[in-house]
Amino acid sequence: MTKPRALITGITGQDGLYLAELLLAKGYEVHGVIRGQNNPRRELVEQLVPQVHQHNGDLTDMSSLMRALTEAQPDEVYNLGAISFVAYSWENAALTSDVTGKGVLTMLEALRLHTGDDPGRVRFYQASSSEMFGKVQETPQRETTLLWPRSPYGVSKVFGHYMTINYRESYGMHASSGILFNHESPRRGEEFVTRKVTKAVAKIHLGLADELVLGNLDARRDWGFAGDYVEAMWLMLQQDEPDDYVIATGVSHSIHDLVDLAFAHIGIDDWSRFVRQDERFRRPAEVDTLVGDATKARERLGWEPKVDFPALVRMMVDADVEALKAGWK
Ligand code: NDP
Ligand code: GDR
Repeated sequence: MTKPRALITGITGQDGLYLAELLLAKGYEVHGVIRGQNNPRRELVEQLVPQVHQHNGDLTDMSSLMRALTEAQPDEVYNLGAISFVAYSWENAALTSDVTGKGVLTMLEALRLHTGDDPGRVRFYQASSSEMFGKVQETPQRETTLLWPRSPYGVSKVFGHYMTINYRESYGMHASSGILFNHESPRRGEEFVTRKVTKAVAKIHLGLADELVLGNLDARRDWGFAGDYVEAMWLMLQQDEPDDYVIATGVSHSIHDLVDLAFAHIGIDDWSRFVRQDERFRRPAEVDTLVGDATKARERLGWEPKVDFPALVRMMVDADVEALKAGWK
């Protein structure tokens, strides 16, 4: 029997690596698009998922995506590539729009040309985001909640989300969009707040640092574990009909709670002497609170998160302590 084949953009990122591991375990032949002439994260892919077939490509370059599709001949395409750091998107709004927004159109168009007169033969997943809800118009947020993005990143994701729906409706593509709430792991980039906190707490625990500088401690997020969330991406593409799904835990916590849990794990209850707030890490427009309703995913996909927030924070602190001790970073 021939193996199913998948092509992943953003394979060097947190989700790309977990998704590649999941698909390989399910017997897929996995292909990944990697950008840049000397991308340092290429080594990470070689180390963690050496079976992945690598293709040079960039979401702003349609011919590179067409070439990757021709070489990989995928049954499923997962479009995870993006400029994904919200704070950075204000500083590089046009670039973020080109990659995170228009890049989705470029990928969809490459796929439409690739599939010719049978547009439904390759299934497509778009990495949409809870950041699209921004200034929330309903709580909890679900698939039908009005979108009100608050950053150039959020606006770009809204463009990609509706373009995915439009290609599904216009051309009959099997294109699904996962509206994923924040998901984290020991592989999370250090610019994101969870990893910034767990790495700093691990350093403080080992006597390597004595300060953690943060922005807004009152913002609330619905945080889950990335390993659970990539399973939902795969489940969406196994459905007969393409659709859009919210993926979330349904529980929200503040940054304050995150800091509490991380310090408690190393035995510190009063962390006030270690944490300082700095305006530098505040955003021009904040998304104050997010919490998702994943009922549709639970009922139709049979998806449920397995790792809760306290367990996630402990996992991340432990991983950072171990990595620091091993002298990897
Ligand atoms: P990461 O930031 O870890 O990974 C982003 C990936 O996109 C990297 O592989 C990066 O490559 C790649 N990329 C950046 N620019 C380009 C480009 N011009 N062409 C091709 N690839 C590019 O993100 P995550 O893994 O956390 O997230 C995956 C996707 O899911 C993203 O689209 C993100 O916006 C979205 N998302 C994430 C959520 C989360 O909580 N993690 C929640 C909701 C949505 P390189 O290594 O070369 O920079
Ligand atoms: P987010 O994640 O913007 O939700 O986007 P991030 O971890 O960057 O911020 C979460 C919240 O924490 C507050 N915060 C800080 N954030 C960072 N990064 N650094 C700080 O020092 C700090 N202090 C407080 C922020 O203001 C914010 O309220 C993530 C990304 O993965 C997106 O790509 C994805 O789409 C969404 O999650 C869902």
